[in-house]
Amino acid sequence: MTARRIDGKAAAAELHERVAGAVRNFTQAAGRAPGLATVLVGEDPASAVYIRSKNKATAAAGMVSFHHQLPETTSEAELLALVDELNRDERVDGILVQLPLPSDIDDKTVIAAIDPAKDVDGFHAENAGKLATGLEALVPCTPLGCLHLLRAELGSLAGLDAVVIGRSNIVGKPMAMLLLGENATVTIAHSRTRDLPEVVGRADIVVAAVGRAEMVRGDWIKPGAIVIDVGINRIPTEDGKGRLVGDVAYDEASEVAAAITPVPGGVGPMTIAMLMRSTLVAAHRRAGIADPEGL
Ligand code: NAP
Ligand code: LUD
Repeated sequence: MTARRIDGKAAAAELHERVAGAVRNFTQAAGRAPGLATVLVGEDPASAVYIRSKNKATAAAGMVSFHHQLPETTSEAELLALVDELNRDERVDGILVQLPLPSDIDDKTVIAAIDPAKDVDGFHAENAGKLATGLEALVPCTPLGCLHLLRAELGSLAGLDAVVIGRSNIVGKPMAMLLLGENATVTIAHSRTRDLPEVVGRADIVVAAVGRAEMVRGDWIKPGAIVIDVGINRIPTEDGKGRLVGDVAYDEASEVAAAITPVPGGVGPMTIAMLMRSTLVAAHRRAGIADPEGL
C-alpha cells in the first residue's frame, strides 16, 4: 500500500486565492489594505528565504508589506524600539519577528513586547492563553496549517487518537491545543518520553515536530494513520546545496500510513498561507469588522 501524498503546496495555493478575495472585500470596507510588518535580524540564509516568501505572498494577496532588515549586531533595546514603533503604526495589522534571534537577544522579551492584537504568529502569552482556554485568539501558523490539512483529510477528528511529538511553544503545544479543540484524544511526546515507537503506534494521527532527520520510522506507524511531518532538516549533499528531509522516514512511512505530508511541499507552504490568513483576520478585528467567512 502506498499512502496518499498530502499536497500542502496545492492546499496553500487554494488558501492564498481565498485570502486574496477576502483582502479585496476588506480593502473596500476599511478604505485601506491589511498590512504585515516582518522583522529579520541578521542574515541566516534559511530565515531570509522564509521572509522573502512571506513578503512575496503578502504583496500577491493585495496586502501591504513592511520589511525591516536589521544587522546581526542589533541590540535588544533597538529591536524593542522597532516593535514599539510597529505597535503604534496604524497601517500595520500584523507583526512578525522571525526566529531564531541572535543569542544576545531574549526572544521571550521580544514576543512579550508585541501588541497581542498584531501578534500574527500567535506566540504572545495572551494568545497562547486564549487558545488554551478556548477564547478567540491569533493561533500559531504552523499548527493551524497542520490542522487545516488534517480536517481536509479526515473531516471530523472527534475521538481519534493523536500523538504530537515535540512540545515547543511554536509548534507542539499549540498543535496539541488545536487537536484537543477538535475533540481528539491527545498525547504530547518529547525527549523524555519512554518507548516513543509504542506511543506513536497507538495514534490515528501523528504530528512530528522534533527537528531530527527521519527519526520516526515506518514500523512505528499504525497502519492507516495520517502523518503530518513538520520537520525541516537540511542534509548536506556533495553539490553543497543540501537536501531537505522531514522528521519522518517518508518512504518507509508511505508503506504503512493512509496519508502523509512530504517535505518539502507539505506543512511549510501552509505556514505561509496561514500567516496571510491571520494577517487578514487581525486586520478585521482591529478595524472592528466581522471575521471573513469561508477561510
Ligand atoms: P524545538 O523547539 O527544537 O522543539 C523540538 C521538540 O522535539 C522538543 O519538545 C524536544 O523535546 C523534542 N525532541 C527532541 N528530541 C527528541 C527525541 N529524540 N524524541 C522525542 N522528542 C524529541 O523545535 P520546533 O521549533 O518545535 O521545530 C521542530 C521542527 O519543525 C524543526 O525541524 C523545525 O525546523 C520545524 N518547523 C517547521 C515549520 C514549518 O513551517 N514547516 C515551522 C516551525 C518549525 P524536549 O522539549 O524534551 O527538549
Ligand atoms: N519565526 C517561523 N521561524 C522558523 N518550506 C517559519 C517555515 C516556511 N516568527 C517566526 O515560518 O512561522 C514562523 N514565525 N517559521 N518556518 C519555520 C519557522 C519562524 C519553514 C518552512 C517554510 C516557513 C517553507 O515554505 C518549504 C517547504 O517545506 O516546502 C521549503 C523551503 C525551505 O527551504 O524550507
